[in-house]
Amino acid sequence: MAYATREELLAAAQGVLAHNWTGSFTKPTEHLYPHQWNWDSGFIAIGYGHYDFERAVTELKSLYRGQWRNGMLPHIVFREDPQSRYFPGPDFWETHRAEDAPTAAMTSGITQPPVQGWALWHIVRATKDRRRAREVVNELLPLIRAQHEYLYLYRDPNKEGLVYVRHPWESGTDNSPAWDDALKRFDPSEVVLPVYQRQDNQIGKVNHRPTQRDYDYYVYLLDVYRRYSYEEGALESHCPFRIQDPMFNAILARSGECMSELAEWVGAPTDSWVRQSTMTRRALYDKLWDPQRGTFDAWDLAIEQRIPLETNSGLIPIIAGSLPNDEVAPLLRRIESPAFSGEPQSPAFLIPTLALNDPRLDIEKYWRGPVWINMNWMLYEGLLRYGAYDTAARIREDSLHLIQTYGFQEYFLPYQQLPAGVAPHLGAGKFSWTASLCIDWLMRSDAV
Ligand code: 9WN
Repeated sequence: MAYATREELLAAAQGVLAHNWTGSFTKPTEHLYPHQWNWDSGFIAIGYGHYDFERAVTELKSLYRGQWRNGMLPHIVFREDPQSRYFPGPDFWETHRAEDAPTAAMTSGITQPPVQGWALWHIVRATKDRRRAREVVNELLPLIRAQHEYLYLYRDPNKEGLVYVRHPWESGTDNSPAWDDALKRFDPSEVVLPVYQRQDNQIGKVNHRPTQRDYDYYVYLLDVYRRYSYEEGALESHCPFRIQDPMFNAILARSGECMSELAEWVGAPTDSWVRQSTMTRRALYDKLWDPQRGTFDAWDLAIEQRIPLETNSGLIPIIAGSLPNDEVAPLLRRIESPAFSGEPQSPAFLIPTLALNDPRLDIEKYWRGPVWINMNWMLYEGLLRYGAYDTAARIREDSLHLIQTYGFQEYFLPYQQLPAGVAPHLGAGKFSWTASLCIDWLMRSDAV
């Protein structure tokens, strides 16, 4: 056990956030990710919300410094750091080519799952200072509105309430098997790839990180954006990766729903929030739900085909209430099934990123098998929403047990018995969202 008691665990979690705090935002982790990341910051703010409201607010506000004029909230806001070895850095993104990029901040040119409205709702709920909370909502509301407007305006070409991601990095689950088929359609020998030098596999372990071919594809897409100067109309026609991801859309709907409550609380208009989040919640069910398999799928807009998902992203739409109460049973059964809970002789911690019986499973590799704390936390919230308290409690207990035993890792092995020859520490250590969501589980008043 890395930490003997839950009290020690809580103190250590706050210590991780303090360690990664830069003065205006929190790095996801020290060496591997030395800048500010979009959805990381949302999750991080939720932890701070329990003991330092102002720091949570600074975390969010500092992210919006990087917001583009068209509303897009970039996936990375870079900070000046001569020590940083992160690839791709600002010089590679060349966002100065984009008309809408901010001049006061250096950013990437893509976005990430829009958790901020949901995060704001959590931090507002956790503070006693209602006057200050109101002030903060009034300040952030227009920025979050612009972020959602951007997504509905530019990423929902069919106006069906489902927005698409245009890069695996936008999904947050970068090398998920869900994107494999799209990647297979890409032939590196047919394009001229810019010269580039990866850093991630020198800082992190090679077998934990995406493959070289994955990176070639990531860089290829980035080069497409640069060539079209990030112009939305051009990318709509020329970006080959356009996928409606159920998790991204569920987060959008949940954030929209949270913002409608906060808008009502401060006396601001609620119509757009309600209309958009309702549309997305329903579209998830109408287009992406598969009742037979008990999961939501993704949809590949580039070839107009369903991508059957065997990942835990397909379970996340319960956070947005996308299933009628009497139709949630197949999804709960899927979580309890050997695919996600393991076999009696090889039980799993909830919840592996990929079904354990999927041939593409790789228990050490990034988004292809390990347990991630942010996925567990989202699922926990969804399970509470449906009153599935036993499964929710299992997820919380498994997560806290993993962190207490192995520390604040970026991700964890899914099997309860450690397979021979596999080291238990996966990804980076002292990882911020692992710490902040651990804090939420330890401090929230409605924990089960
Ligand atoms: C690319 C920061 C980010 C997370 C992502 C995770 C990983 C970056 C990378 O780290 O992605 O955005 O370089 O691998 O996949 O979800 O936001 O923690």
